[in-house]
Amino acid sequence: SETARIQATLIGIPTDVGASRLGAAMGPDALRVAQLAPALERLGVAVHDLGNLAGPPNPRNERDTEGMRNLAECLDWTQLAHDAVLQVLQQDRLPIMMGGDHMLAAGSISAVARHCRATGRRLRVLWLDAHSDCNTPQSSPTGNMHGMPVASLCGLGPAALAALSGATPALPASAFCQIGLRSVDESEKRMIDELGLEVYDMRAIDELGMREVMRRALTGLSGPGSSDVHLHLSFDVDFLDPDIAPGTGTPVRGGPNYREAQLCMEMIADTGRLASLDIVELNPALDVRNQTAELVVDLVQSLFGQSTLMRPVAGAVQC
Ligand code: B3U
Ligand code: MN
Ligand code: MN
Repeated sequence: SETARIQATLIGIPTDVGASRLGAAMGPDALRVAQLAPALERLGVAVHDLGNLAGPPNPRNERDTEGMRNLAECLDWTQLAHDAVLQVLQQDRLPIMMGGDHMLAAGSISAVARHCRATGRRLRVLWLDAHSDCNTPQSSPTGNMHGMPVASLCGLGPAALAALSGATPALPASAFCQIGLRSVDESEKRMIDELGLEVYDMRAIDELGMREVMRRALTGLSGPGSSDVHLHLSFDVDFLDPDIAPGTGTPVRGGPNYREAQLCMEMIADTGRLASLDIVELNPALDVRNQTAELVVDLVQSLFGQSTLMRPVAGAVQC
């Protein structure tokens, strides 16, 4: 076809300072072992792997007085992620963040928000996760920063983190759409309500089906008038059912199965708007023979347009 080749840059962000379990720091290498770059190349994507960012090690601190564990290290990692992602976006390349725990999204999405502001694009963030990640330091039951990036991006939490994009909030809560939730703290339920977050939990997927959930989530992202939309996907591996994706630190049963996850990715691909991607919470220390990383690579291929047939199947949804 005549469409320009997508230029993607892989950024390894080997951190687990935002989580209580160690191991997500090995995520980037597990994705390399599972052949993420060659899989994308086979789809016509030009891939450059810039290696791993070098941030502070995990000090394994207890929760401190401000209600956050490893705050200083989290700030360092998010700043590093922000700077690297911004640079890649400014080169008109599509950054793929290989995490690392989900706290890094406070950095990557801050950079995306900054870039969208500078270039006049509209930002939409799809957040695939078992969790809502909208705790504040005050509300968090654990002090783990990977449970806080959404609140932080919405302007809540430590000022240094919330201001990373150059504006507070980095983006309006209405830019988010969360899919797959099934483990939400009481404090987060109130926060979802207060912020007015658009959420499709597992009940919505059960009742409506993945197809209708994705049709709603992707409304306005294809067709005329949508070419100025920057779609960021923040893909927490614990979105997936642990039966198919055991390699993650906080698995929750009852997630999307293989077919549902594939359809989700395919429908995102069909919009043609994907412009940045976080892959987070992959924990090879908990995986079995790297199967979760291999599954993620399989799903990412669908996200970048892999399909069984040359043309979309008759009856495919137009969002
Ligand atoms: N909501 C809990 C649990 C959690 C959130 N994200 C993950 N776990 N991965 C918390 O710690 O904030
Ligand atoms: Mn998460
Ligand atoms: Mn999660």
